[in-house]
Amino acid sequence: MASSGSADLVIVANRLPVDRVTLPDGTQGWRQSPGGLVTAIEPILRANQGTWIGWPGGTETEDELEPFEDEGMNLVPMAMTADEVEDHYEGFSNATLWPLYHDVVAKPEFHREWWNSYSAVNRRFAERAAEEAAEGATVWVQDYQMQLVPQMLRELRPDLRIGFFLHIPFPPTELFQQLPWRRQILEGLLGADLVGFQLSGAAQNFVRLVRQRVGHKTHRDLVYLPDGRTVKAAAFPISIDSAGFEELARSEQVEERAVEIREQLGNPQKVFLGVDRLDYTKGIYARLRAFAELIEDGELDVGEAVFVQVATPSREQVEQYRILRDDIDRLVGRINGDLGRIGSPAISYLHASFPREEMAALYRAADVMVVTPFRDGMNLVAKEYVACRFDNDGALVLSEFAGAAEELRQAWQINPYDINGMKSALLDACRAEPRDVTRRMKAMRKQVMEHDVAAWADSFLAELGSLGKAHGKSVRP
Ligand code: GDG
Repeated sequence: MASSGSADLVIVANRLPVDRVTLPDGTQGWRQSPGGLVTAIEPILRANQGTWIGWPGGTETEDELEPFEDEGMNLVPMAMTADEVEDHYEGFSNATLWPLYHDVVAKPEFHREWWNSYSAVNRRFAERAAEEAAEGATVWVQDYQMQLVPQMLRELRPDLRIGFFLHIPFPPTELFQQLPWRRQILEGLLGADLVGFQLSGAAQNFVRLVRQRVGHKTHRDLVYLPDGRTVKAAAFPISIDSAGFEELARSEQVEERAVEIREQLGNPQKVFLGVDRLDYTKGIYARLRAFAELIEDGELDVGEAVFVQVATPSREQVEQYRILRDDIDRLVGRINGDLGRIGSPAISYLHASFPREEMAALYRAADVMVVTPFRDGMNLVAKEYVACRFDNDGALVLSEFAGAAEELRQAWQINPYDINGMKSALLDACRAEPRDVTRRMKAMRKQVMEHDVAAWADSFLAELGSLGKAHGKSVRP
């Protein structure tokens, strides 16, 4: 067994919860990255003297990166070489696993050197976790970039409780089988005591694959390993800091900005909104086409209806993302060129990222929120919109292929491959009786406010703490 460190709780994720920033005086500093995961895990990490291991972005070397403390959290930055960024991160994680796990919406690429790099990076993260974790500690590994860590870590430190959570979908057998390294990935995940997914369907896909491909005995959500260990696979649908979003939405500053946004758009009757990372899984192209056709058909009028699309820059080094960006640029240009009038474009397109306050103001300003992914693990944007609509107004159009669709049943649900279906849902949502809108939003708000991200983290860690084994300390929620 490797010698143990002092942390009772260790988070292993591809990224650290802070971003490198250049301060006004020219020196380098850190800023907490916005996001639900950080908000959820941060208080638990503090209460347990926890450590977060992750890549800070960039290509600093090991010598240039020192562990540091950030308000009670220990942060351990991991270096990645330029080759590793290209092969592990942009390559295997985002051009092999990402499209494969999202229903092969784009064609996954399989390259042996990418796999080697993925494996090497996972090993380094596992070794570091083994150094940081105290005797019997809990290690919670996050997401698809780190799927080999559980097994690698267990070999080094059999005393640990290891949890894994996958933020993206886990594909059905028929698709997963394409992966040349399918068995290694399954075995990597089986190093955990608890493997968490967004939906129970994904957990079932995993158990079925383990039975078929690795040949272990399974019963319902349990896998029985030959060495006597049991692994549980279960669903833990992630959420947001619901109260935090509502509070932000209620602030005077956000309320004023929401009014201003509508004014700047020319006070249209209906504001449609899309907010996504610029990613081909999100269905941005199809949704904008559907909206444009409604104008062409005479169902909506330019000036009276406007579509605001925020597309946050993402993975710009990966070819598929560059192609997507060009496609969307061209589509928006054509739609506005064909249908827009002076001062009234049909689509207001923003390829940029904004502070949380501006996002909340956009959610407040939008009459119809349009979320149309072809496949999405959960989709937090849908939940954020709901959390911000404290007046119980606002209509949500939501793809049935987003994990969030299982909880947000009262949304106008659509199949994003069905353009006509999407068009009628957009119209129905925008013409719905206020009473109907309120009834739906009330029900969705109950769900989102009662199931926030803190409850998600607590339930995962409670389940992990309750599993089998006498050894291992539990983590205080
Ligand atoms: C993955 C899974 C799963 C976006 N632009 C800005 C900004 N955002 C924030 C949103 C939201 C988050 O980013 C995006 O989360 P999503 O869930 O919508 O999508 P992914 O990034 O694909 O996340 C997904 C999630 O992991 C969690 O498990 O739900 O299925 O794919 O919070 O608000 N935030 C700010 N400025 C922006 O410009 N501040």
